Amino acid sequence: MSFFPDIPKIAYEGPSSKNPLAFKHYNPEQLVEGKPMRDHLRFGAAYWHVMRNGLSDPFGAPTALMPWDDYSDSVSNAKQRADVFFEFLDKTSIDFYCFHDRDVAPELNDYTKSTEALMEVTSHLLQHQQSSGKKLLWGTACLFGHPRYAHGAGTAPDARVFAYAAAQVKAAMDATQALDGLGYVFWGGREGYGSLLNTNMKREVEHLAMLLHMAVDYKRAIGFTGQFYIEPKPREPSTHQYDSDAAACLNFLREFDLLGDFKLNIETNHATLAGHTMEHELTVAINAGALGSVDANQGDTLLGWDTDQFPTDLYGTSKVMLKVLEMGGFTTGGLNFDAKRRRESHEPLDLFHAHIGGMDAFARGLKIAAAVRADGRIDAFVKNRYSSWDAGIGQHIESAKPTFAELADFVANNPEPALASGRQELMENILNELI
Ligand code: XUL
Ligand code: CO
Repeated sequence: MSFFPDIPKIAYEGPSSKNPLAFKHYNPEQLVEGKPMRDHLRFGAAYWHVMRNGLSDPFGAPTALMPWDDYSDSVSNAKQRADVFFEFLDKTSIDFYCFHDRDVAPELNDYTKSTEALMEVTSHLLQHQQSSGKKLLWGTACLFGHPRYAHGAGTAPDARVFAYAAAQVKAAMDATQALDGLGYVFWGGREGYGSLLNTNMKREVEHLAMLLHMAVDYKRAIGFTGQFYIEPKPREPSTHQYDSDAAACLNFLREFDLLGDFKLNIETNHATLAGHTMEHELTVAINAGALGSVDANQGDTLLGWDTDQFPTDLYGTSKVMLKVLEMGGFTTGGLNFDAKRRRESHEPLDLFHAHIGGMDAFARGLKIAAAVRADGRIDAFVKNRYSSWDAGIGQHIESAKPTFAELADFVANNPEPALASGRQELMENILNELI
């Protein structure tokens, strides 16, 4: 039985194709820098957006057509959704997926019943993985949707809510392990505050660190080998989220001795909300040896919220792929489309257009990034810009850590340094030439 009877398996037809249901650039086996595109890009689909997002907004009802869904909280409905999802993965050639516990299985307002439902759906997902070869990029627990988490989960003022969150993470980790998940994400949607007038920030942050330490202990206890990630985001739904950006996350992980067990999952729209470029966030993570995975989407600069749009901006995808190539590629991570269609794009067909577009935009980004690297002019310029550190006084400063007095002596006995151009416009022109 097919849930998308009118949609064929999407094939690569090349840049001249006008077929909306074909890839123009994503050619999974095509080698870039000696590695197949599919292994560079490691695309993932987000279960919550593909299967569960009704596309409502703060002003209006859901619009998404989901003819396969009876909207009940039954396990049979949940299993049928999984059937639809795996057909979608097959037809789009997306190799990985990601989910929250409550996306794949119902919240039944009873911990034991919800956990049993999760485990039953997990077995069903496992069968699909085994017959399709698709893999779980990461799992996570939804610790922000249910009203019990209105004040936070790991940072809740009520210790019983903290305990519930811990119990829910335990079950979600069990499910992720059963599915051989390559990773597990912590996104602290409500781990923050609305106002400091009613908040004990120190206590909340310490509790969050405790929750993560317990997760690390549990991971060791069950022998789960996936990678843990923290996903920075500055706000929405909270006014201030403690994991506000990559630098804040790294500081938190260092302060609480968690850096050895966590990497970052960086999302483009979250970078925008934090007032950073995506390449800034990626660079901060890479410099700390902590870039794990990417939630691939884009925001809208005219709207101040997390619009989770599909990535279509070629500058954006090129800059992301430059960073990924510079890092040497993903290991456990990938490019998860944490993206939803616009409310007005409510047909199942739009799901295909959206993902095809995102995959092609990243395939082009990959080809452009490889071209920038092969061209070498930008790299050579940057290397040369710092060349005064490779010899003479620069080398001496880097290797011997001289005193201020020595440097004052050097300055007094040498001519004024000549001002060099940063050539920003030239760099931008070279990137444009290669796009
Ligand atoms: C929310 C967001 C989440 C995480 C997983 O903005 O990005 O969907 O990716 O909880
Ligand atoms: Co995300």
